Amino acid sequence: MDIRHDWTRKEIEELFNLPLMELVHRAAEVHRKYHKPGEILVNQLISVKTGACTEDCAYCAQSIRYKTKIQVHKLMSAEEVYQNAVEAKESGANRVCLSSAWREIRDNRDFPKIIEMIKKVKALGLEVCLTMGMLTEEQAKKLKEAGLDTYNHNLDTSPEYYSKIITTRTYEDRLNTIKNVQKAGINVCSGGIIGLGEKTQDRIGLLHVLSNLDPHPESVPINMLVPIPGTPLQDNNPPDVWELLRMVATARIIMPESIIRLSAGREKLSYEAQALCFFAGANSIFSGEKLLTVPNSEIQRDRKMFQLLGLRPKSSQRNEPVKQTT
Ligand code: SAM
Ligand code: DTB
Ligand code: SF4
Repeated sequence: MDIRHDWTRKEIEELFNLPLMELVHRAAEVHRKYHKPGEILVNQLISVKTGACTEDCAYCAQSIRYKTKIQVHKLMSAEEVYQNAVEAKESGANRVCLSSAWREIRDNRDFPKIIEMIKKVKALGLEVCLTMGMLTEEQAKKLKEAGLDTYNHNLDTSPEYYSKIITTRTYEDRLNTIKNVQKAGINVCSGGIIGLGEKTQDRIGLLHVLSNLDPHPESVPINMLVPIPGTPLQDNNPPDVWELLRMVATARIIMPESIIRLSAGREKLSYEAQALCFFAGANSIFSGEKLLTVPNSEIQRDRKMFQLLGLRPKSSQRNEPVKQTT
């Protein structure tokens, strides 16, 4: 199957609604064609600036608008980030993702600090991703020069449902940031969340926008809402594994080369549930005891899972297509 950027919503809907085992089977076939099954990109988050964010994302523990119980932390020093990255590397991460609770990257005294963080972490031989909100093309170019590999900026949900979740910046703003990242030659990481109260059509709508990006995002995080007390979504029921599995499998089929990451909410998934997702094409996780503010799956638990399922950490960013032997 060629890489396509013209998937229609109807085609995606048909895939999404296939009988589940058929969907998983097709996804596993695509996965084996484009990736080495069993290879997992291990990514560790470092929250370099936590909380007190001006935005109103209804799911987020870090928005200043909601009364949540988090420890606010000002921007870490590059040295502190480096020490965290050393630990991440020692515990088996191939990539670190530096996160800031910001609306956007600013051209203030923080900017040189971010550049220094990128350089220090790159020197460790780790891939570096940033997730710091909106950014301009000029800023993106400077980050690229410093060695940045990937920039995460999630679309979160469909264009239609988006304004129910976030009002302080638009879908268009998000797409612009993604464009600026692409123009600078930095890999895009972009995905979304299930469990926001969205309908199946919104999940299909999100996948539609992602699969029409050219190139496809290098990685696609699929988050399951972690309901945070104090936020407007605190009482939402988290989605079940079957819904996650459909998202993962459909994403794998329509974006064959992308890395699909099991992201927030993995802590609650059994080994069996995760195994199904890996079979259906998920090939990355966030590792480490914490995501940004909430607990993640424990390191020992993940080690045991890797052993049990025969998974191994991978280091290259994007696999070359696997040569067919027939
Ligand atoms: N401030 C930056 C931004 O919004 O792009 C970076 C950090 S932000 C926390 C990154 C992403 O994490 C969000 O776009 C959302 O997809 C995900 N996320 C945040 N809180 C979450 C939660 N409670 N449950 C699931 N995913 C969440
Ligand atoms: C992504 O898609 N999910 C990660 C990362 N990219 C930045 C963040 C998950 C956050 C989970 C909630 C928390 O820790 O506060
Ligand atoms: Fe701020 Fe990002 Fe949280 Fe939105 S998701 S409130 S922008 S930290």
